[in-house]
Amino acid sequence: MTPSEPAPRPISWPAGWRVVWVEETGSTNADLVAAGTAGGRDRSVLAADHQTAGRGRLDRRWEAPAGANLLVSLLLRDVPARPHEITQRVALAAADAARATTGADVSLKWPNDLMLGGLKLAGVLAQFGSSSAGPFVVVGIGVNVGWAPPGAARLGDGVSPGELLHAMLTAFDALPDDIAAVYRHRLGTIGQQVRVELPGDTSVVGRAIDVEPDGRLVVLDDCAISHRIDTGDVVHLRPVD
Ligand code: BT5
Repeated sequence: MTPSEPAPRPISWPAGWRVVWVEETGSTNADLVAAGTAGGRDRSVLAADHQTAGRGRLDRRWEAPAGANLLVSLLLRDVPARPHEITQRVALAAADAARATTGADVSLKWPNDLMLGGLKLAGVLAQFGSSSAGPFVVVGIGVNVGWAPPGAARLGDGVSPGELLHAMLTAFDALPDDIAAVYRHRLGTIGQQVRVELPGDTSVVGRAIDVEPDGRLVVLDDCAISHRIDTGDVVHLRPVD
C-alpha cells in the first residue's frame, strides 16, 4: 500500500467518541483548539491523512507523508486537577495500542514521547483552552506507522492508522483512575543517565531519579544537586561505567 492509498478506516469507533477523519488539514490540534473555543464537545476526535502544518512542541514541525501515519487530536473537557495527567493518559493509551496491535515493545521517554528500539516512534502535543462551556485540553499525537524520518522508528505494515486509533481509544478508556504507577512503570527515563535540554540553550546532565506528582522530572546532577524540570527535551545517555 502506498501513502497515497490510505488503508480503509474502521467503520465504527469505541462508544462515546465522536471521530471525524479528514483527508487534509493544517493541524488537527489547531482545528480542535478552535472547535473547543467555540464550544466543541467532550471526546471529539479529529484525525487526518495529511497535515500541511503539523506542529510539534515549542513551535517545531511534525512531518508525515499523506496516508502513512496516525495524526490525531482528542478534545477532552474532563480536565483533571493535575492537567498533565491527561497528556500522560494519551501517551499510555497509544503505547498500549501499539503493543496490542503489533506486539512492539514501546516505552515512554519523559515527558510523553513513545520510543521503540531507542528511537522516537510518536510525539504528543497538549494545548489548553477555555470556552463558555468550560476549560478543555486538546491532546494531539503523531504515531509513525508506515513512515518515519531518518533516526526515528515506525510500527510497520502490521497495523493501519485507523486500526491503531481504534485500539488507542479503547485503551484510553481501559486505563485505571490513578495512572501514576502505570506511567512511572512505562517511563524508560527513570534510572537513566540523561541530558535535558532546557528552553534557552541550557542543559542539565545527571541521573533521572523520579517523576513528581505534578509531572516534573527530577534529575540529580554530579554535584548531587536535584533539578525539578518542567519543560525540556531528554536525551537518554549511555550509562557511564
Ligand atoms: C512532538 O513534538 O513530539 C509532538 C508531535 C505532535 C504531533 C501531532 S500530529 C497530530 C497533532 N496535530 C499537530 O499539529 N500536532 C499533533 P517535539 O517533541 O517538539 O518533536 C518535534 C521534533 O521531532 C521535530 O523538530 C523533528 O526533529 C522531529 N520529528 C518531526 N516529525 C517526526 C516524526 N514523524 N517522527 C519522529 N520525529 C519527528
